[in-house]
Amino acid sequence: MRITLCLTANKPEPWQAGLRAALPQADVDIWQPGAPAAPADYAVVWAPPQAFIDAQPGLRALFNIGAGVDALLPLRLPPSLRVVRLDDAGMSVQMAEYVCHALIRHFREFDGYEADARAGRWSYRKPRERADWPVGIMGLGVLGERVARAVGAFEFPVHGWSRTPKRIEGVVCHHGADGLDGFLAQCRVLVNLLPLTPETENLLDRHTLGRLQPGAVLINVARGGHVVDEDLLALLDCGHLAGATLDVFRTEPLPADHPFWHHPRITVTPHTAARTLRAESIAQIAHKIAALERGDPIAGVVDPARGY
Ligand code: NDP
Ligand code: OXD
Repeated sequence: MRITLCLTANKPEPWQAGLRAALPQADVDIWQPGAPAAPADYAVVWAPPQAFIDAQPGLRALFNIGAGVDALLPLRLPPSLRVVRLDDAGMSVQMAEYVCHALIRHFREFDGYEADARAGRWSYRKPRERADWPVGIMGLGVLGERVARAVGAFEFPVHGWSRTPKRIEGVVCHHGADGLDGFLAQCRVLVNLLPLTPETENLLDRHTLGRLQPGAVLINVARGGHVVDEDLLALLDCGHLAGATLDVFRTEPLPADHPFWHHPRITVTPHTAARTLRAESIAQIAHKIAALERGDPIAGVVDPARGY
């Protein structure tokens, strides 16, 4: 069995060593653009170029080293090729940490306390009611459900929105295009954990964000392509939104002249909410390759028609 690696922006050697250790029977090589490539059975990839896909027509599965497959599905892929996303692999707990940190920072006004402390000011703010801070999670998949439970543990009212109906204890679940307006109207904090698909691209614009409760906060940890940047800025500047914590952007790295960098009510982090953990990811991918070799089914196969 042969596995080939094409990990744009990630050093491939530690992945090669890890996969060799996990699957000693496999030959594991690293794709070199322009060099002749031995035909592989499986590929482990992040944002590969079309040339890589074209050079490997015999692949049985393409393992993405992330949860989001939006960089893969626009490629011309053989119709029978399975695309497999990472299923948690240590990301959901990181996502829960990130979102709870951002939520609590806004809710408890920690930025204000930090500014007071820098000015040598001992001042209290009036405690806020959790009931006035319902949190909405868009996307109730592997990451969204974990985040919803973590937010619920802090006793915020939690709403969730997904494509298909869900039942999650402690979460008021909404679904489908018809459920969107009702969901948004309930939310003071909106957490985006949707995959980027043709249906969800540009979903967070002046109309949808405008339906949130006044003084709302956006936490975008999914993809930059979900948000219409100018609409977000306009809603912050007119005061309808009180703040935004943004981990993902249309162009990454965020260009130096982008207004998000210096906006007083926007916090920028460099796409780091939930990092791919190499050891966990290799273990998951190796386990799935072994299952496919035995002819067993695996979880995390992407449905190209849905886009996630
Ligand atoms: P999943 O595929 O497990 O979950 C996706 C969820 O979104 C599902 O609940 C799905 O609904 C819902 N959804 C999809 N399309 C629609 C739609 N049109 N309308 C309403 N709901 C929809 O993904 P994960 O939870 O694993 O990951 C989510 C995203 O997080 C990734 O795609 C990626 O973009 C981002 N991400 C960001 C990271 C970061 O560091 N910032 C790290 C990792 C991921 P249903 O359940 O009904 O199918
Ligand atoms: C992912 C990401 O999709 O890191 O896993 O964004």
